[in-house]
Amino acid sequence: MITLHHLEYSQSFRILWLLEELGVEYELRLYERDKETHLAPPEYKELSPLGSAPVITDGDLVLAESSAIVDYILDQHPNEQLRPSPGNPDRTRYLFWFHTSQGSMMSLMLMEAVFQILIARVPFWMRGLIRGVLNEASNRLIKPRMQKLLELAEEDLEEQPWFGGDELSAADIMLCYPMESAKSRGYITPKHDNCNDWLDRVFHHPSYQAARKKDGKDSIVLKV
Ligand SMILES: N[C@@H](CCC(=O)N[C@@H](CS)C(=O)NCC(=O)O)C(=O)O
Repeated sequence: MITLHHLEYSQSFRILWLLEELGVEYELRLYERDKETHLAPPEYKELSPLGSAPVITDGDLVLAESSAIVDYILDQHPNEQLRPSPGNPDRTRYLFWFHTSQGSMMSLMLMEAVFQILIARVPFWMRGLIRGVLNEASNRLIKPRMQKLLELAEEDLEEQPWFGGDELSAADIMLCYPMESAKSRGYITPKHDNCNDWLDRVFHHPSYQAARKKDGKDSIVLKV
């Protein structure tokens, strides 16, 4: 049986959602972040060589990296709706958005989070200068790319309601974390009708709600 090691306010929420959506048996172990550093606690760091969340264990197997974990679980529990296979008309759309989650959107949101942490932590007398430099970097490197990704999301969600096609797929499950980060950081604005509608449908999805109940937190994303 798979054990999910779930770190609060982290990308491992997506694995919790996937397991709830599949309705399979699993063990859940909950970990809290260090109050000062917001990093994973030492016992989490010892689980895998990367020390990052998510991690699953399955017998002797220890596996990190969200996308690898999602594919591992779907290999164990094949599901055509959650992962359209080659030949399925939704396959390419699914692949694009599944990989865009970690390959583009999550890395941009991580950069944004690091900039904001740096601004908050530098000595007060340097803050104005650092804020100016990092805001400029954000305006040049993060905002234009996020805007393009969100424009594309708006177009694709106009054609079909979910990122992988007409039904919820693992692409939506992967995207819930960067999309909620994008919303909380003001990248998704009221003009992004389709993204807001998608976020609303994600929030009300029964398996998402079941995962939120097990997670027990007020938000899935870390707010710093
Ligand atoms: N690409 C990795 C990213 C993992 C990652 O950065 N996880 C964060 C949580 S969102 C983490 O473990 N933070 C706590 C720490 O680094 O101690 C994945 O998708 O698994």
